[in-house]
Amino acid sequence: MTPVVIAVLLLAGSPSVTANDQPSAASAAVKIDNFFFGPQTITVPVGTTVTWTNSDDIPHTAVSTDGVFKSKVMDTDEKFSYTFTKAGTYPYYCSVHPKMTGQVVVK
Ligand SMILES: [Cu+2]
Repeated sequence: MTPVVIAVLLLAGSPSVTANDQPSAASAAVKIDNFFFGPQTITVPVGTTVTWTNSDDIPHTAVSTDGVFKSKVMDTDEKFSYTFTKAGTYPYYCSVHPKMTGQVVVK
């Protein structure tokens, strides 16, 4: 193989920049552990996707008090995500254990 051919092959194999490298929309995480949403109040900018992860040994949900979002029952390590597109305060609770509450403040 000539050096020219090798150089062309190397160029062809170089990684190209794709849309996947663009910064994604904002995200935030709430962890469910030991019957608590943590952080209990999370403040995020409009457009943020909040992901709840159940790190507890028992099933939980995240259900908006105002009916804005509703997760299915999350078993251990399962997740639920919701993207907040409007500013406001979004209280929520666990429908399995209604004393578990939290809120998302979107600014
Ligand atoms: Cu629960």
